[in-house]
Amino acid sequence: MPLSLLKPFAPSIRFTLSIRRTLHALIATGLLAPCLVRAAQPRLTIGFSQVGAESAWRTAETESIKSEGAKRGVTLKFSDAQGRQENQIKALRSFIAQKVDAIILAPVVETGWEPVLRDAKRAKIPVVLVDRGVKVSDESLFATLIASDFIAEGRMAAEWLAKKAGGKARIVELQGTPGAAPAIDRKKGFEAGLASEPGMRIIASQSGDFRRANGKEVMEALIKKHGSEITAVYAHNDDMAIGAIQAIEESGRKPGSDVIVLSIDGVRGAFEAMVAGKLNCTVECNPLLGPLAFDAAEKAVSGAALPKKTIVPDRVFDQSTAKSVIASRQY
Ligand code: GYE
Repeated sequence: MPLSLLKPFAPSIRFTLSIRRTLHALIATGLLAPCLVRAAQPRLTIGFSQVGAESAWRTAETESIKSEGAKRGVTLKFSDAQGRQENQIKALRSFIAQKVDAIILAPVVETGWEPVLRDAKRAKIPVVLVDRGVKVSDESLFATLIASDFIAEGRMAAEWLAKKAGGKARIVELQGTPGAAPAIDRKKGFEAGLASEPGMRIIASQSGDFRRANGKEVMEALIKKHGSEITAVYAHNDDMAIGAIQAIEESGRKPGSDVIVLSIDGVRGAFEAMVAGKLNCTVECNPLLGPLAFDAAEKAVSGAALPKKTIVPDRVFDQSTAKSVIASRQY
Protein backbone atom coordinates (compact mmCIF):
# COMPACT_ATOMS: atom_id res chain seq x y z
CA MET A 1 0.00 0.00 0.00
CA PRO A 2 1.47 3.46 -0.83
CA LEU A 3 2.38 5.42 2.30
CA SER A 4 0.08 8.29 1.24
CA LEU A 5 -2.91 6.09 2.00
CA LEU A 6 -1.58 5.59 5.51
CA LYS A 7 -1.26 9.31 6.14
CA PRO A 8 -4.57 9.86 7.95
CA PHE A 9 -3.88 6.82 10.15
CA ALA A 10 -0.77 7.67 12.17
CA PRO A 11 -1.20 4.59 14.42
CA SER A 12 -1.07 2.40 11.27
CA ILE A 13 2.32 3.86 10.38
CA ARG A 14 3.54 3.09 13.88
CA PHE A 15 2.16 -0.42 13.45
CA THR A 16 4.03 -0.79 10.13
CA LEU A 17 7.24 0.44 11.77
CA SER A 18 6.90 -2.01 14.62
CA ILE A 19 6.39 -4.87 12.13
CA ARG A 20 9.53 -3.69 10.34
CA ARG A 21 11.50 -3.65 13.61
CA THR A 22 10.30 -7.18 14.40
CA LEU A 23 11.35 -8.37 10.94
CA HIS A 24 14.78 -6.81 11.36
CA ALA A 25 15.15 -8.58 14.71
CA LEU A 26 14.31 -11.87 13.00
CA ILE A 27 17.00 -11.21 10.37
CA ALA A 28 19.54 -10.40 13.07
CA THR A 29 18.86 -13.78 14.71
CA GLY A 30 19.13 -15.53 11.33
CA LEU A 31 15.48 -16.61 11.36
CA LEU A 32 14.48 -14.67 8.26
CA ALA A 33 16.11 -13.92 4.91
CA PRO A 34 16.70 -10.16 4.24
CA CYS A 35 14.96 -10.37 0.83
CA LEU A 36 11.62 -11.06 2.54
CA VAL A 37 11.91 -7.83 4.51
CA ARG A 38 12.77 -5.78 1.46
CA ALA A 39 9.49 -6.93 -0.06
CA ALA A 40 7.65 -5.73 3.07
CA GLN A 41 8.94 -2.11 2.73
CA PRO A 42 6.54 0.23 0.94
CA ARG A 43 7.97 1.25 -2.46
CA LEU A 44 7.27 4.85 -3.27
CA THR A 45 6.33 6.03 -6.74
CA ILE A 46 7.65 9.53 -7.37
CA GLY A 47 7.28 11.75 -10.41
CA PHE A 48 10.23 14.01 -11.26
CA SER A 49 9.63 16.89 -13.66
CA GLN A 50 12.98 18.20 -14.86
CA VAL A 51 13.57 21.46 -16.80
CA GLY A 52 15.64 19.88 -19.57
CA ALA A 53 19.31 19.29 -20.28
CA GLU A 54 20.53 22.83 -21.02
CA SER A 55 23.70 22.67 -18.94
CA ALA A 56 26.27 20.37 -17.34
CA TRP A 57 24.82 21.40 -13.99
CA ARG A 58 21.38 20.11 -14.93
CA THR A 59 22.74 16.82 -16.24
CA ALA A 60 24.49 16.34 -12.90
CA GLU A 61 21.26 17.08 -11.02
CA THR A 62 19.26 14.62 -13.14
CA GLU A 63 21.88 11.95 -12.55
CA SER A 64 21.90 12.62 -8.78
CA ILE A 65 18.11 12.28 -8.54
CA LYS A 66 17.91 9.20 -10.77
CA SER A 67 20.71 7.35 -8.98
CA GLU A 68 19.44 8.21 -5.50
CA GLY A 69 15.92 7.07 -6.47
CA ALA A 70 17.31 3.76 -7.72
CA LYS A 71 19.37 3.33 -4.53
CA ARG A 72 16.23 3.73 -2.41
CA GLY A 73 14.10 1.39 -4.54
CA VAL A 74 11.82 4.24 -5.64
CA THR A 75 9.79 3.85 -8.81
CA LEU A 76 10.79 7.10 -10.51
CA LYS A 77 8.71 8.56 -13.31
CA PHE A 78 11.04 10.97 -15.11
CA SER A 79 9.88 13.71 -17.45
CA ASP A 80 12.18 16.08 -19.39
CA ALA A 81 10.31 19.30 -20.25
CA GLN A 82 12.83 20.50 -22.84
CA GLY A 83 12.84 23.94 -21.25
CA ARG A 84 9.08 24.52 -21.53
CA GLN A 85 6.80 25.25 -18.61
CA GLU A 86 3.73 23.90 -20.43
CA ASN A 87 5.46 20.51 -20.70
CA GLN A 88 6.15 20.57 -16.97
CA ILE A 89 2.51 21.37 -16.21
CA LYS A 90 1.42 18.48 -18.46
CA ALA A 91 3.87 16.14 -16.69
CA LEU A 92 2.53 17.19 -13.28
CA ARG A 93 -1.06 16.58 -14.38
CA SER A 94 -0.09 13.15 -15.63
CA PHE A 95 1.71 12.33 -12.33
CA ILE A 96 -1.45 13.38 -10.47
CA ALA A 97 -3.62 11.19 -12.73
CA GLN A 98 -1.28 8.26 -12.06
CA LYS A 99 -1.65 8.86 -8.30
CA VAL A 100 2.07 9.04 -7.55
CA ASP A 101 3.04 9.27 -3.86
CA ALA A 102 5.01 12.53 -4.32
CA ILE A 103 6.30 14.90 -6.99
CA ILE A 104 9.77 16.41 -7.31
CA LEU A 105 9.66 19.57 -9.43
CA ALA A 106 12.56 21.67 -10.75
CA PRO A 107 10.48 24.60 -12.05
CA VAL A 108 11.82 26.31 -15.17
CA VAL A 109 10.34 29.72 -14.25
CA GLU A 110 9.01 31.23 -11.02
CA THR A 111 5.43 32.13 -11.94
CA GLY A 112 2.38 30.33 -13.32
CA TRP A 113 2.31 27.28 -11.05
CA GLU A 114 -0.69 27.92 -8.79
CA PRO A 115 -3.42 25.98 -10.68
CA VAL A 116 -1.43 22.77 -11.09
CA LEU A 117 -0.02 22.94 -7.56
CA ARG A 118 -3.58 23.34 -6.29
CA ASP A 119 -4.54 20.17 -8.18
CA ALA A 120 -1.65 18.31 -6.54
CA LYS A 121 -2.68 19.57 -3.11
CA ARG A 122 -6.28 18.54 -3.70
CA ALA A 123 -5.02 15.05 -4.62
CA LYS A 124 -2.91 15.06 -1.39
CA ILE A 125 0.32 14.63 -3.35
CA PRO A 126 3.20 16.56 -1.76
CA VAL A 127 5.43 18.57 -4.11
CA VAL A 128 9.12 18.96 -3.31
CA LEU A 129 10.75 21.83 -5.21
CA VAL A 130 14.37 21.35 -6.11
CA ASP A 131 16.95 23.93 -7.18
CA ARG A 132 14.57 26.72 -8.30
CA GLY A 133 11.79 28.39 -6.34
CA VAL A 134 8.28 29.47 -7.38
CA LYS A 135 6.20 32.56 -6.64
CA VAL A 136 2.84 31.52 -5.18
CA SER A 137 0.38 33.35 -2.93
CA ASP A 138 -0.06 30.25 -0.74
CA GLU A 139 3.13 28.55 0.45
CA SER A 140 1.21 25.42 1.49
CA LEU A 141 1.03 24.58 -2.23
CA PHE A 142 4.48 22.99 -1.96
CA ALA A 143 6.02 20.90 0.79
CA THR A 144 9.52 22.34 0.76
CA LEU A 145 12.21 23.95 -1.42
CA ILE A 146 15.78 22.65 -1.56
CA ALA A 147 18.03 25.14 -3.34
CA SER A 148 21.06 27.39 -3.27
CA ASP A 149 20.80 31.05 -2.31
CA PHE A 150 21.14 32.63 -5.76
CA ILE A 151 21.24 36.20 -4.43
CA ALA A 152 24.20 35.24 -2.24
CA GLU A 153 25.89 33.62 -5.26
CA GLY A 154 25.50 36.82 -7.30
CA ARG A 155 26.82 38.89 -4.42
CA MET A 156 29.85 36.61 -3.96
CA ALA A 157 30.59 36.91 -7.68
CA ALA A 158 30.39 40.73 -7.50
CA GLU A 159 32.65 40.94 -4.47
CA TRP A 160 35.23 38.63 -6.03
CA LEU A 161 35.20 40.62 -9.28
CA ALA A 162 35.44 44.05 -7.64
CA LYS A 163 38.50 42.88 -5.75
CA LYS A 164 40.11 41.28 -8.79
CA ALA A 165 39.44 44.31 -11.04
CA GLY A 166 40.56 46.83 -8.41
CA GLY A 167 37.13 48.48 -8.42
CA LYS A 168 37.15 49.35 -12.12
CA ALA A 169 35.55 47.26 -14.88
CA ARG A 170 33.25 47.42 -17.90
CA ILE A 171 31.16 44.30 -17.45
CA VAL A 172 29.04 42.24 -19.81
CA GLU A 173 26.42 40.11 -18.03
CA LEU A 174 25.10 36.90 -19.59
CA GLN A 175 21.80 36.12 -17.93
CA GLY A 176 20.14 32.73 -17.51
CA THR A 177 16.67 31.78 -18.75
CA PRO A 178 14.27 34.75 -18.52
CA GLY A 179 11.90 34.36 -15.57
CA ALA A 180 13.97 31.62 -13.89
CA ALA A 181 14.73 32.12 -10.20
CA PRO A 182 18.52 31.78 -10.63
CA ALA A 183 18.54 34.32 -13.48
CA ILE A 184 16.48 36.85 -11.52
CA ASP A 185 18.37 36.42 -8.25
CA ARG A 186 21.90 36.12 -9.62
CA LYS A 187 21.31 39.45 -11.37
CA LYS A 188 19.85 41.01 -8.22
CA GLY A 189 22.69 39.73 -6.00
CA PHE A 190 25.38 40.85 -8.45
CA GLU A 191 23.92 44.36 -8.72
CA ALA A 192 23.61 44.58 -4.93
CA GLY A 193 27.24 43.48 -4.56
CA LEU A 194 28.37 46.27 -6.89
CA ALA A 195 26.13 48.98 -5.40
CA SER A 196 29.00 50.58 -3.49
CA GLU A 197 31.45 50.27 -6.41
CA PRO A 198 30.96 53.26 -8.76
CA GLY A 199 33.83 52.12 -11.00
CA MET A 200 32.24 48.73 -11.71
CA ARG A 201 29.78 49.26 -14.57
CA ILE A 202 27.52 46.74 -16.28
CA ILE A 203 27.55 47.95 -19.89
CA ALA A 204 25.33 45.18 -21.34
CA SER A 205 23.12 42.42 -19.96
CA GLN A 206 21.46 39.77 -22.13
CA SER A 207 20.07 36.26 -21.79
CA GLY A 208 22.02 33.27 -23.07
CA ASP A 209 19.40 30.84 -21.68
CA PHE A 210 21.98 28.97 -19.54
CA ARG A 211 23.33 27.35 -22.76
CA ARG A 212 26.86 27.23 -24.10
CA ALA A 213 25.89 27.92 -27.76
CA ASN A 214 23.72 30.88 -26.77
CA GLY A 215 26.46 32.25 -24.50
CA LYS A 216 28.85 32.22 -27.45
CA GLU A 217 26.36 33.81 -29.83
CA VAL A 218 25.38 36.61 -27.45
CA MET A 219 29.03 37.27 -26.62
CA GLU A 220 29.92 37.52 -30.33
CA ALA A 221 27.21 40.15 -30.81
CA LEU A 222 28.34 42.08 -27.72
CA ILE A 223 31.98 42.02 -28.85
CA LYS A 224 30.87 43.44 -32.20
CA LYS A 225 29.06 46.24 -30.42
CA HIS A 226 31.43 47.05 -27.55
CA GLY A 227 34.80 45.65 -28.72
CA SER A 228 37.71 46.09 -26.33
CA GLU A 229 35.65 48.32 -24.05
CA ILE A 230 34.63 45.02 -22.37
CA THR A 231 36.98 44.16 -19.52
CA ALA A 232 34.92 41.51 -17.70
CA VAL A 233 32.21 38.92 -18.31
CA TYR A 234 29.82 37.74 -15.60
CA ALA A 235 27.84 34.69 -16.74
CA HIS A 236 24.96 33.25 -14.71
CA ASN A 237 26.33 29.76 -15.38
CA ASP A 238 29.55 28.03 -16.43
CA ASP A 239 28.21 26.79 -19.77
CA MET A 240 27.54 30.33 -21.01
CA ALA A 241 30.97 31.43 -19.73
CA ILE A 242 32.62 28.63 -21.69
CA GLY A 243 30.71 29.76 -24.81
CA ALA A 244 31.79 33.35 -24.16
CA ILE A 245 35.41 32.25 -23.74
CA GLN A 246 35.31 30.78 -27.27
CA ALA A 247 33.88 34.03 -28.65
CA ILE A 248 36.58 36.10 -26.89
CA GLU A 249 39.34 33.85 -28.24
CA GLU A 250 37.93 34.05 -31.76
CA SER A 251 37.95 37.85 -31.49
CA GLY A 252 41.69 37.76 -30.84
CA ARG A 253 41.64 38.62 -27.13
CA LYS A 254 42.70 36.42 -24.22
CA PRO A 255 39.96 35.27 -21.83
CA GLY A 256 41.29 35.12 -18.28
CA SER A 257 43.76 37.97 -18.79
CA ASP A 258 42.56 40.57 -21.38
CA VAL A 259 39.02 39.91 -20.20
CA ILE A 260 38.20 38.61 -16.71
CA VAL A 261 35.60 35.84 -16.92
CA LEU A 262 33.59 34.55 -13.97
CA SER A 263 30.49 32.44 -13.64
CA ILE A 264 28.40 30.25 -11.36
CA ASP A 265 27.93 26.45 -10.92
CA GLY A 266 31.41 24.97 -10.44
CA VAL A 267 31.06 22.14 -12.97
CA ARG A 268 34.08 20.15 -14.14
CA GLY A 269 34.37 22.16 -17.39
CA ALA A 270 34.73 25.34 -15.34
CA PHE A 271 37.58 23.85 -13.31
CA GLU A 272 39.29 22.73 -16.53
CA ALA A 273 38.92 26.25 -17.95
CA MET A 274 40.38 27.72 -14.73
CA VAL A 275 43.34 25.33 -14.84
CA ALA A 276 43.86 26.41 -18.49
CA GLY A 277 43.84 30.05 -17.31
CA LYS A 278 40.77 31.01 -19.37
CA LEU A 279 38.14 31.27 -16.64
CA ASN A 280 39.03 33.30 -13.56
CA CYS A 281 36.44 32.25 -11.01
CA THR A 282 33.34 30.12 -10.46
CA VAL A 283 30.87 30.32 -7.60
CA GLU A 284 29.77 26.81 -6.73
CA CYS A 285 26.10 25.81 -6.92
CA ASN A 286 25.68 22.22 -5.79
CA PRO A 287 23.49 20.09 -8.12
CA LEU A 288 23.77 16.85 -6.12
CA LEU A 289 20.32 17.23 -4.63
CA GLY A 290 19.10 13.61 -4.91
CA PRO A 291 19.64 12.56 -1.26
CA LEU A 292 18.02 15.74 0.16
CA ALA A 293 15.13 15.56 -2.33
CA PHE A 294 14.20 11.96 -1.45
CA ASP A 295 14.65 12.55 2.29
CA ALA A 296 12.15 15.39 1.95
CA ALA A 297 9.75 13.42 -0.27
CA GLU A 298 9.74 10.45 2.12
CA LYS A 299 9.11 12.73 5.10
CA ALA A 300 6.34 14.60 3.28
CA VAL A 301 4.63 11.32 2.34
CA SER A 302 4.74 10.10 5.92
CA GLY A 303 3.18 13.38 7.08
CA ALA A 304 6.29 14.59 8.97
CA ALA A 305 6.93 18.33 9.32
CA LEU A 306 9.44 19.91 6.92
CA PRO A 307 11.18 23.28 6.88
CA LYS A 308 9.80 25.47 4.08
CA LYS A 309 13.30 25.96 2.69
CA THR A 310 16.64 24.19 2.90
CA ILE A 311 19.56 26.25 1.64
CA VAL A 312 22.45 24.35 0.12
CA PRO A 313 25.76 26.05 1.02
CA ASP A 314 28.12 27.17 -1.80
CA ARG A 315 31.75 28.35 -2.03
CA VAL A 316 33.88 30.46 -4.36
CA PHE A 317 36.70 28.86 -6.36
CA ASP A 318 39.26 30.68 -8.47
CA GLN A 319 42.45 29.91 -10.36
CA SER A 320 44.45 29.91 -7.13
CA THR A 321 42.72 26.73 -5.92
CA ALA A 322 41.43 25.13 -9.14
CA LYS A 323 44.38 22.82 -9.69
CA SER A 324 44.44 21.44 -6.17
CA VAL A 325 40.70 20.69 -5.97
CA ILE A 326 39.82 19.61 -9.53
CA ALA A 327 40.39 15.91 -8.83
CA SER A 328 38.01 15.95 -5.87
CA ARG A 329 35.10 17.54 -7.75
CA GLN A 330 32.11 15.22 -8.09
CA TYR A 331 30.37 16.86 -11.06
O1 GYE B 1 22.90 27.18 -12.36
C1 GYE B 1 22.24 26.37 -14.46
C2 GYE B 1 21.03 25.64 -14.85
O2 GYE B 1 18.60 26.10 -11.64
C3 GYE B 1 20.50 26.33 -10.29
O3 GYE B 1 20.02 25.99 -13.95
C4 GYE B 1 19.96 25.89 -11.59
C5 GYE B 1 20.61 26.51 -12.80
C6 GYE B 1 22.10 26.26 -12.98
O4 GYE B 1 20.82 25.23 -16.05
O5 GYE B 1 23.41 25.86 -14.98
